[in-house]
Amino acid sequence: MKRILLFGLLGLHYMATQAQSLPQPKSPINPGNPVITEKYTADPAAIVHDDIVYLYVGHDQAPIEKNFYEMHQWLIYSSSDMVNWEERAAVDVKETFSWAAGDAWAAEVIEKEGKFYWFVTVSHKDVHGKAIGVAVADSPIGPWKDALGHALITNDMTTDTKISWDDIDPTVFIDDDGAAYLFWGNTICYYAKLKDSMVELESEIKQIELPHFTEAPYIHKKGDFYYLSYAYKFPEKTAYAMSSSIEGPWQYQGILNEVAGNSNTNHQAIIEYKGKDYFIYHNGSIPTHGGSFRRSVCIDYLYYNPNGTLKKIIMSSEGVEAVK
Ligand code: FUB
Repeated sequence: MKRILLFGLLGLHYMATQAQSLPQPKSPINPGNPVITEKYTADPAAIVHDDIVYLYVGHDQAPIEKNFYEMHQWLIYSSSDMVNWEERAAVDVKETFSWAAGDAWAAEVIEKEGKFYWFVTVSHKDVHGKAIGVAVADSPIGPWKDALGHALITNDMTTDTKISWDDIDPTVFIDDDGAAYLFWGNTICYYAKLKDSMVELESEIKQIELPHFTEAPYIHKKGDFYYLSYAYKFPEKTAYAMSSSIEGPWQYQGILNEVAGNSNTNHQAIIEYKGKDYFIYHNGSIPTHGGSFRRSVCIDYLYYNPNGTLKKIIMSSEGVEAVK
């Protein structure tokens, strides 16, 4: 009898210790991916300023019967944990850029000496095709003012391709020596050095050869390496190249992310925040009406291999953990 009691107690103790070592369930306040569900959001760009992440997205506003982009504004969100995002501003394309015909396509923000420069894709009123403009602000959420009163890049400045939408998707990068560069393009990947003012080109427009380059170039640096990630083929995957100089040569490294669910575009931003690396992208995963023209921003982890190459992204519906 004593033996049965002893085994029973040991069994209960074993079950209790096993239960204690089970992982705890995720916090119900972690909403997972997509990170914003009350609006359709696309083409993420992100910066970290004063320990807060600012997320800049295009607002996909296409009605359900429309099978193309309808984007009249950009939205700005902020977060201090990568999970809970608060909408901080909505910026109308035509109100901000008087020379623009509309189309708040992909954009990117960078900070220099206390000013924030927002490079945007829009359609030009007078020069046929897409164009790149720059807005400037004293804070990461605005108010934004057209820095030039005209476009920085127009379609007639790049004539090696006949398409009118090759001047899209600007990404901007400031190197360790303070020199700033603008990369952009569709079909051809362009880049140019910017002047100190950030709103004028210093160099001629050059081109980079990348396998199956579609659009959405994005530059970031980690350690000694520069990374140029971009949308590859169509429907788009994300591929990347590496270099030890911002001027190249760029060495193609392969696919970083597969086609994102239910969206034929796949536009990325990469940031480091509080010791972790994040891959921010969009998919079309909001049920019922989500898709290629009603997209949603998602966030998953990015991991580096010891030699600096990137591990393939594991897209998830759980998303990332809230940063403590
Ligand atoms: O959102 C409009 C366009 O779709 C962007 O400029 C491209 O990067 C693609 O995501």
